Amino acid sequence: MGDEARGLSEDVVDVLVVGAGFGGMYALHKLRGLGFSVRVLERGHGVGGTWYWNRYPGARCDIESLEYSYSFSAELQQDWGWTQRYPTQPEMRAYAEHVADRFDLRPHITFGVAVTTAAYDEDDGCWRVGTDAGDLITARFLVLATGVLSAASVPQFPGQERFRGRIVHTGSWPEDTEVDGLRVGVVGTGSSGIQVVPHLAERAGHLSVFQRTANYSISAANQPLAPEYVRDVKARYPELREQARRSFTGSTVPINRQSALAVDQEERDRRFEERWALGGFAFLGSFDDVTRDPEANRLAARFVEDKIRAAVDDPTTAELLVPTGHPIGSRRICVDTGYHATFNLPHVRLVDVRRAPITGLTEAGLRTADGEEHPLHLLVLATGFDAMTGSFVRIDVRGRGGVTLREKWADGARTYLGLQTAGFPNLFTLTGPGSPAVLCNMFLALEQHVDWVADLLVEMRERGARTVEPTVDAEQDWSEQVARAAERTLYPQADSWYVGANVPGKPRVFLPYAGGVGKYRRICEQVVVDGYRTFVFDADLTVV
Ligand code: NA7
Repeated sequence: MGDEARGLSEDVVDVLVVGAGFGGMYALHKLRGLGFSVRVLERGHGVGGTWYWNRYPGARCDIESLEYSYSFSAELQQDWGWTQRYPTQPEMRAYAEHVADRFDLRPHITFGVAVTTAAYDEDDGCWRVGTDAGDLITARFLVLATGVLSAASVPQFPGQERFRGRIVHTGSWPEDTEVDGLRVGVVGTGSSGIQVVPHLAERAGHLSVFQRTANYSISAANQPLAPEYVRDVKARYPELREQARRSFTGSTVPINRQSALAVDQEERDRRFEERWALGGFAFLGSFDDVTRDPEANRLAARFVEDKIRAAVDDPTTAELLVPTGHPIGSRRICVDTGYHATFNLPHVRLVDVRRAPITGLTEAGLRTADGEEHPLHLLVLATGFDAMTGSFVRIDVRGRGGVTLREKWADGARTYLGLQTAGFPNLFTLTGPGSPAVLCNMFLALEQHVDWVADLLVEMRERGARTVEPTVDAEQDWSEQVARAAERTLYPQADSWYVGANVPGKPRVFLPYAGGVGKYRRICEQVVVDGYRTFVFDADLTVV
């Protein structure tokens, strides 16, 4: 047990929050302000959650800093100075530290302790939460702010125990990882791989990139923030934030409402070029139907594919880097700086592990099915996460009747609004499956969830209610709405972490709500206007 973890035994609080990322920190701040006693448990030794752990070289947010930040405090958003359009991981972490100090959050956070069990006590209507330090905390409400991309997906290769080099995962990058002059391999070419590769190439003696699936990546066009731009945004923050909250994607970058099929090629290319120059996700908003209509999507994809061919000198390598088999945007689009051009460097090699899969590790490196051995000192796994559900079900959460969350979600995660799941009273899953979180700006999503949960807790206090959970019907109806929203998009056509396809054995269910963040917000607001009819309250006044 770490020193920081001592003194927790037999703690009793109104609200226990798991995770001191940006969701957990805001939950702590908001609920304390409403008079609830709150404790946060965090397995890391600092705040920031995803931005605490993902320290690999080149880690950077793919949403603009002026949008990807808290809006709950007008003073904070005026005072904090972002330096670049897309914040780096160190900058995100510095921001997290600043927030923790500014709002005096640290005294209420216990670091270095992982929650391992959480059992609902039906007699007392509360949660009994256990940690890896052996502590037991009793809480009326349990808020899992454990992140949607925080449970690493780590493949086990045959022969791994023999490998004499080092293996690291991008999602928990050790600070002492040596790269300089070494033979380095990267498995995975999603957002993390695409970000880390150019940085490793600068330092490694040789770099092998093991690619199974090529992904679409848009140039970030990252740049230092111009002071006049920052001044303008800060002057209009209230209006811009509200616009983002009510938008489809959670961003203020407008979607061009024209169809890509309604204009001639010259005009289409002009629009695509314009959006390409803007950089990042804005590209998908080149036309209204890029993410919905297969033909419009193909036109956008072809434009990006030509950009890849133009960036890569060797035609064979270029063709390997051109994505096939999935519509652009149906897997999370990547945002990069110099990824494709990295393959022009003489010491960087792209290895096609779709054609010749990885068969295992040897003492000296990695072997592929064509019999080739790739000597390595360092193997970087940029292999992603058990997204949206992993961080919840890795805790042994038991609701009514001792049923675990893992059991309940065995055939696919079911929630009401991504926030609660029937049979688990007083448990809240921030940005959980069934919420739009990962399809929009995470800060906006977290603030909306925390505010909504806070309102519900205040409502319960006023009603004298002891427990709350959604009705089974409401949950069923929401699951159907989530599925229908996905069917109207091209997302389900791809094997991606959105559908759990990256985790062997995970049921294929489209996890986020794809109906738009503005619409989702309105639905949540209507639930309140309707007096929470879709929830069951237990009005027993017994207190824990
Ligand atoms: P992703 O996007 O899930 O990417 C993981 C990558 O790792 C992907 O290219 C996978 O190939 C590859 N992978 C995983 N396991 C293997 C094995 N066993 N062999 C070869 N290749 C493998 O994770 P990221 O961390 O990059 O990004 C996650 C999100 O974080 C991102 O979308 C942003 O929202 C931020 P596959 O595609 O499965 O063929």
